Amino acid sequence: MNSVFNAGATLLPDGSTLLLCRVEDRRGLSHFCAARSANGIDHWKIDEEPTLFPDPENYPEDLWGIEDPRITYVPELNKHAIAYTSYSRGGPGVSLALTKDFLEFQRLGLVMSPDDKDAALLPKRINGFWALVHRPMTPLGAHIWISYSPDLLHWGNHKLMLEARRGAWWDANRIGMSPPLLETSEGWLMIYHGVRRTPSSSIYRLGLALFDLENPEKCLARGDSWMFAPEAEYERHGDVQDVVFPCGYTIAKDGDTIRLYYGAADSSIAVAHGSVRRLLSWLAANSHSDSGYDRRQRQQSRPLSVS
Ligand code: BMA
Repeated sequence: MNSVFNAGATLLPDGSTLLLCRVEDRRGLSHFCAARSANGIDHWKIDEEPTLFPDPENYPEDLWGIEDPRITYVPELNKHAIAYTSYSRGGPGVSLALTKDFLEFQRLGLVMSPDDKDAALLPKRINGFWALVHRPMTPLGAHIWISYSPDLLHWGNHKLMLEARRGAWWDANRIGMSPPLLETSEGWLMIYHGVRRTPSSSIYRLGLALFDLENPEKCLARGDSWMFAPEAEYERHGDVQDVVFPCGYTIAKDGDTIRLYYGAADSSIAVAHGSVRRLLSWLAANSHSDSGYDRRQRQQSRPLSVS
């Protein structure tokens, strides 16, 4: 194997943590392997065989591997939905699979054609429809969109959710949702990555935005600055330098303590601890930009109150 990084995460019914890790082999192609731990920190038990493998014979979009799984537990289905990148001949696209136990998987195939990635399902229907956040590349740029479906297979009503900023901003050029949206009393909290191109490379940092619970395409607040960035040696140097890339988190029983599992420099998996309440208050205190670029979203905003 070359490297293990960018893992989806979930809590299992027994309280243990499951990471669905992206494993890149020495051809450069990725598959997924599950690791389970009672405390989410150490003593990981790793599946002896790959847990989910690309299947290009039946799913040609998996030709060059599957990457960056994001797990959403869906109570209505009593299943986990995994959104992941299928690396097809035409570029990366978004595939979906369902599982109850991370042993057997029901593949739904490619749901967003290339070039599209950074996708996750919302845990419940919005106005009767399933909702998928994703990041298509369009002539407009690399922005975050949301689409709706009656059955998880047929997707439409595509709406722009959050745009990359321009110029010198940390999240100019490219953004994408990182882990799945997190439902809070204030709204859907999004941790997203912003990519700043520099003469020598790109820097992947994380910012926050909040969206209306009933109408998730409506942005209520967007942080001005990044709130998490590569600093440690293992985040700054690796296969791809200066990358922090979370695909999953777990929330403790207190409903507040978050563990964010993130790929570091495309070479390892790291974990950061935090508080959802503090993320929300950070966002409330750091979303006063008057840049005008995201005025479209701001005009629709209402003040954020954090209890
Ligand atoms: C993104 C994705 C991630 C990767 C990151 C940095 O576009 O492909 O899988 O971690 O780039 O290389």
